[in-house]
Amino acid sequence: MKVTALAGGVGGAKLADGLSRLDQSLDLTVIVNTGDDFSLFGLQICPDLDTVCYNLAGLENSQTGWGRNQESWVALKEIQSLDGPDWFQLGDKDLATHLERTRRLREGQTLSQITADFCSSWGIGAAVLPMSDDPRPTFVKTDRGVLPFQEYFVRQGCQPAVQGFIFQGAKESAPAPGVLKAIRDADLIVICPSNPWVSIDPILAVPGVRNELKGQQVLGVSPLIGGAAVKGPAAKMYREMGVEPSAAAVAEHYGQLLDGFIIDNQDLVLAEQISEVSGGVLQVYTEDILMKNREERIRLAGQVIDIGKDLVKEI
Ligand code: FO1
Repeated sequence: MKVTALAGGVGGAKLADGLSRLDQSLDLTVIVNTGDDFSLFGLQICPDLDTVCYNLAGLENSQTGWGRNQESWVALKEIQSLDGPDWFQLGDKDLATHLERTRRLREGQTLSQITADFCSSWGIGAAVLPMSDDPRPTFVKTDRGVLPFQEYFVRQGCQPAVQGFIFQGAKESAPAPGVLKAIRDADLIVICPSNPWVSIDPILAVPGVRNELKGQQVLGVSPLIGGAAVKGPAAKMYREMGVEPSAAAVAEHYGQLLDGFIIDNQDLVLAEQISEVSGGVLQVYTEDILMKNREERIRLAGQVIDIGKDLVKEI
């Protein structure tokens, strides 16, 4: 079965990791948000790509979900002693990724080529594709002005109230090689439980992606449980954008893109409402969607594939 997952951030990386570790071997492609990418110390940092890759390689920091396991912080401490910028925590092993990626980008290689080579070095079997090789930075419109994504997210701790989002260069950007084909050829598309506003919407804004998804079977997994995000500011963003945060709000956010939607057992009462709003078109499933450890990632991934197979049969 060919499965293509759209992912960004820690929640998306966890489900992608579960999918990659299923016994039944899937032909898995993960298309990753690069709107969070930015430059620090002249290095190109791709947080979501790295989070997905580190998780798929089993190299992730299990406390934070991002960054490397068994990390050391020698460089960061030296930077601090020089009064340099320490608001974005780059560990020593993680720095090696950014150094080597930046060196190769400066040689003229593409982000997708570099990512493929890193995946091969890390023993990752799935194909991991950046959404685009073109820079496509996300900016957040807030009550404190328009902020580059990591300035909003990490430096200001998601404190500013969100008023909207800018996906700079979206219209001019091209999907990375293989992105549209991975969507077109997939038996099932999985929208991972990532932040819809800043992890999935940037992918959907890449020219051609929405159009390609239209003919496909798309199964989403809610990033919200009981109206709260498992991690990150998704619920706060919904509130500030004038929408009551809930799995129903996420289903509405994706609208007709979805054929199926998995919500948490806790949100069972919303299932009927979500289905009704879609005019009965959207199939809603309830599962335990919290992934507290690797076994739970694999368990949820198995449920996603079982539901996906049913969905594909029904349509
Ligand atoms: N998130 C933080 O909240 N604080 C950090 O210092 C931080 C450092 C960091 C370093 C490398 C990396 O790949 C990710 C890092 N993140 C950090 C996570 C990242 O900024 C966000 O999780 C994503 O951009 C949102 O998906």
